[in-house]
Amino acid sequence: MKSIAASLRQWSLIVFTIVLVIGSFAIFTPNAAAETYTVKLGSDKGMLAFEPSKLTVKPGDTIKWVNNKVPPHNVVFDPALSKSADLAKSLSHKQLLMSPGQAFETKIPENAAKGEYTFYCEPHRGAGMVGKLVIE
Ligand SMILES: [Cu+2]
Repeated sequence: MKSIAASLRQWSLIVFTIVLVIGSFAIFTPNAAAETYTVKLGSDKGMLAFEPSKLTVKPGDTIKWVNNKVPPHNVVFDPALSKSADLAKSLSHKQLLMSPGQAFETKIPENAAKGEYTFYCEPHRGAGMVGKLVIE
């Protein structure tokens, strides 16, 4: 009788653990869906470009902008060439990044207007340092 009680207790512990693991998946799945994308400012080969220059994200995602080659760079969203002028302004980072490796993050708000957004680097827009962000 003692061993039956012991194995019963063991089984209930296993079942409890399984329920706990499945339960934690259910809680953490929405967070796990949010992704972080990295965009380099200046290509590895020293071109005046964003790498990648086209990016598709979802609300809740984060973009990590990393200063790479041929600085200074910044990231400015063009209100006239973006789905939401307000969001374009709030996503912009006008402060110049001077040294390689500097980085900042931009979180796409949950209520972001879906559509296309155009961004550019102020010092190098004329050289073609322009990118496109699609929020879907
Ligand atoms: Cu630049």
